[in-house]
Amino acid sequence: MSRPVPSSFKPAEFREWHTPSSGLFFLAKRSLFSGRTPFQKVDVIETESFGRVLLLDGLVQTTEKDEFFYHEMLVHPAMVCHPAPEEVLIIGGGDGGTLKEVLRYPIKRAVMVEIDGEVIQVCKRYFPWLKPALRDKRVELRIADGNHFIQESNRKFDIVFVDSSDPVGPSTVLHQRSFFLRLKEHLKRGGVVAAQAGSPLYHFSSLRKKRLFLRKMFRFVLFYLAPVPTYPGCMWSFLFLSDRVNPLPKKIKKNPPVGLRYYNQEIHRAAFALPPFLK
Ligand code: AG3
Repeated sequence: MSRPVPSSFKPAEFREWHTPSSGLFFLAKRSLFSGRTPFQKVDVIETESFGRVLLLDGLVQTTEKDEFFYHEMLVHPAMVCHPAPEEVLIIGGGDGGTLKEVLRYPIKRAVMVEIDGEVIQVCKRYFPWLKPALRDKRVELRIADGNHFIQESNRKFDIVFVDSSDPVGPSTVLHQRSFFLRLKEHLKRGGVVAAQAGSPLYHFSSLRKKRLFLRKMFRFVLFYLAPVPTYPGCMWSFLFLSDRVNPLPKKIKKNPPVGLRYYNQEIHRAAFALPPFLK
């Protein structure tokens, strides 16, 4: 893996193409890290507008400025609705944003299965939340393919978070029927899966396919939405899956932890409202 880029690096423009004719760009003040792992290209750039930005294969994964929209919305709906989550599994999520949100609760154990150990090393260095999260005694880090982990392990969890990348490219398996079938076997009674599900605008057919096969697997299959300013289309989708836990009860009994910046009970309800093009 290559070294951090020297400070003589000149400001550069980083673009993520969302379609062949549109996308997102950042003017980077400097490049903090650029390297290639056995799995992907990893870049961390420093920007004026979004702070530090992590790119994997040129796709924005997280930024200091807007990470909380995504990570709070992936984690808190499931954590708040499950009556007593103790054991949590995170598939992917090497940047640690999901882990940091999970650790706000008095859980017993959080197992994070990330395929790329080098992403962990890089993020530990450049994103302030990961190092303290990994020092937490409740955390068990596994460097492994999430899909293999669920094939080989027989552990069960109260909540599983799937913090994958887009439903195209290397993460494709984490969006398929066989993956969710196996994942279900790792749920304790009353367990919940919360998974990122891609851009409603750009990954529409993937969302539709998922809904069809998931409806045969779980009693509750609900998409919910949140804005993520630096992701394609800005609007992002998530899935809440469970046989027993209804994400829209009459009264949400548990309060979220204090100090959140995006999630609260009103946002929770609003997030499950879907526009006609998704219904
Ligand atoms: N996982 C979802 C990122 C998808 C972004 N896609 C894109 N930029 N084309 C994010 C991992 C954060 N923990």
